[in-house]
Order: sequence, then structure tokens, then C-alpha cells
Amino acid sequence: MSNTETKPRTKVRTKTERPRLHKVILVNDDFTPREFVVTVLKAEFRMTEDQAHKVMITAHRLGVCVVAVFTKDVAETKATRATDAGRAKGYPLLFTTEPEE
Ligand code: TYC
Repeated sequence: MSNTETKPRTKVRTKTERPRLHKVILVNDDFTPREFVVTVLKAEFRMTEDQAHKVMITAHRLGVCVVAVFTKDVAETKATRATDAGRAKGYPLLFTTEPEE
């Protein structure tokens, strides 16, 4: 009988990788009122009036603005909820997500 059998060994990982974060991106449009965008940013992303206004005006001027980063699930849920808040009022307001590099 052989005594040389070895137990399967799980690979030792010295480093624990963090889950990749995902950006929530606010997209500009020509129809959603500025004040409504600010209201949604405050409600869904817990921003102050000042922070929300800066993000809104950046998207308005440049076309898009990164709102915040979260884990994939949280980013997608927040982007969907914020987009739905606009849709409920008939606005084409859009929040998208993308993985961070
Ligand atoms: N451009 C819109 C307006 O002039 C305001 C706006 C800003 C809409 C940012 C969407 O992501 C947005 N009423």
C-alpha cells in the first residue's frame, strides 16, 4: 500500500482582492428640470444641496458626471431607482453604471 498520497491542497492566497467598484454616472438631457435632478441626487445619493448642484451642473455642461462609486449591486440599484424617479414624472433622466478601471 502506498503511503505517499497527499491531500488536495487549497491554494494559499496571500492577498484578498477587493470587489471592483462601479461608477454611477449622471447623463445630461434637454428636458429634466435642473431642480428635479438636484432633488433626486439628494434623495438617492444622500448629497447636500451644494454637492447635488455641482454634480448636476457638471453633467449639464459636460454631458455626464460621475455621481459616486459603489459595489456593483448597490450602484445598479441606485442608478435604477434614480432613473425610475425621473420616469415617474415623465422625464428622460438617466443614470448609468460602469466598472471602475
Ligand atoms: N439640461 C437640463 C436642463 O437644462 C438639466 C439637467 C442637468 C438634466 C443634468 C439632466 O443629468 C442632467 N433643464
